[in-house]
Amino acid sequence: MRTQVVIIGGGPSGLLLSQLLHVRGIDSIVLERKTRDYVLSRIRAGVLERGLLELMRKAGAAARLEREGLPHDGALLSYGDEMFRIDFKRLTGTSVIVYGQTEVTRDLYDAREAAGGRTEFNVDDVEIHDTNRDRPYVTYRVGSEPRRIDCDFVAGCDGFHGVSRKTIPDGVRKEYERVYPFGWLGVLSETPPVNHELIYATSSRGFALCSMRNPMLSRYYVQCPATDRVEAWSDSAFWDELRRRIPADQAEKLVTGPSIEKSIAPLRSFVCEPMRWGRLFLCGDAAHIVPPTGAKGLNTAASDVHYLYNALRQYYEERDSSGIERYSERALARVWKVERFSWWFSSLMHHFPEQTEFDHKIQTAELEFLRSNEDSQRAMATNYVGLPY
Ligand code: RFL
Ligand code: PHB
Repeated sequence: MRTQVVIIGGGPSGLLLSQLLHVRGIDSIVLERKTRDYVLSRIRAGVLERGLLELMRKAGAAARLEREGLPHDGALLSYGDEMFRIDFKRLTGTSVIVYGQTEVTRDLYDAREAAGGRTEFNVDDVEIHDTNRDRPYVTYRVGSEPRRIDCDFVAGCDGFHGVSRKTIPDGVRKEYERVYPFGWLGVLSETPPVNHELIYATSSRGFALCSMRNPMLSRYYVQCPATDRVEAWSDSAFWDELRRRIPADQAEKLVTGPSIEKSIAPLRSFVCEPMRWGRLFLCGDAAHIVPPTGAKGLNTAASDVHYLYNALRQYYEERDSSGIERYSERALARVWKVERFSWWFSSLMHHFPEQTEFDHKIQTAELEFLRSNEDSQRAMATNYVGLPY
């Protein structure tokens, strides 16, 4: 088999890239380790930047997002019983959109099917070959049958645990990492959200987040020890803990119900440099991870896709390789700014096990500064709604 671009990973970054390329007549094949249903069962991001909406429009997959996505003009921050609002719209002129990653992925799979795009599911043993030569190829297995695809380029969109990043030789690849000493326990429930805007809450017991997917589907998180097992958290223990971490007037309004999904996610900051190795490009979680506090993972995957799509388009349509040459540098310049914001917001809002009373006082002082200082709020809002591409 032959194609122009082999895309490894059928998550949001791989699918978005394949659809954008398709619109420009550039052929690709997506290789996904799992099934479509498995990919769609993973509950992850919920907040989209405008840049991602634009890319979904370009990919011809934005109709439902435009209909059902909830524009959010601001978000609430609380510490103890104190709560204040950051007005994204007034401070930056833009807002974010609440729409689940599951739905983004579903829309992209539907668009890809409608376009007759090729996706291979249940692939194993994917190996990338000769990306430093003119004619790279990818080998893999479906069941017991070995297969090979020859191509011009390989896009590694296979997430943090994929094979693409490890294809870059150890002597070339440099990884930067911080692992946080806690995780997020998340619950999805068919209950009305406690507030019409997101609440990022901190308290002496730790962080909590009140989010949503739609007016009858809520998503809540509480910070928990990294070593906790999800089976040890009953629904009632979760709701009790959440109530203790949000302002009393919100806790009183909270409507609880059975969880329809419950999981623990570890928190880490991670960047791999470079993001290109010859004709192999890394995109999204394959190259970088942020703690979810700033809602930036999926959005940063989308900005990588933007740079890579434009680079490939320039190459095929104008025979200009400059976008390809500069892909890693351009993507990383934005990635590191997003890493900084996500690290800052996480450090501000979480309780760290080794934290002293001094550290706690500094966190409170920073929250009070943010509450009272418009320049500080604008800096926060500018990052939250998404830095320009
Ligand atoms: P994905 O989604 O991990 O998809 C990678 C795909 O590659 C497949 N794969 C392979 N396929 C073939 N061969 C192999 N060897 C393969 N290895 C892996 C996998 O099966 C998978 O289908 O990466 P992608 O596309 O880069 O997308 C990244 C996003 O999923 C991620 O950054 C976000 O979910 C992060 N995130 C959030 N991001 C936001 O922008 N806003 C949010 O509000 C937000 N909230 C979150 C989040 C992540 C969370 N968790 C669970 C870590 C909340 C949470 C709790
Ligand atoms: C979510 O709704 O899952 C969500 C929202 C905001 C975040 C992280 C996760 O910062």
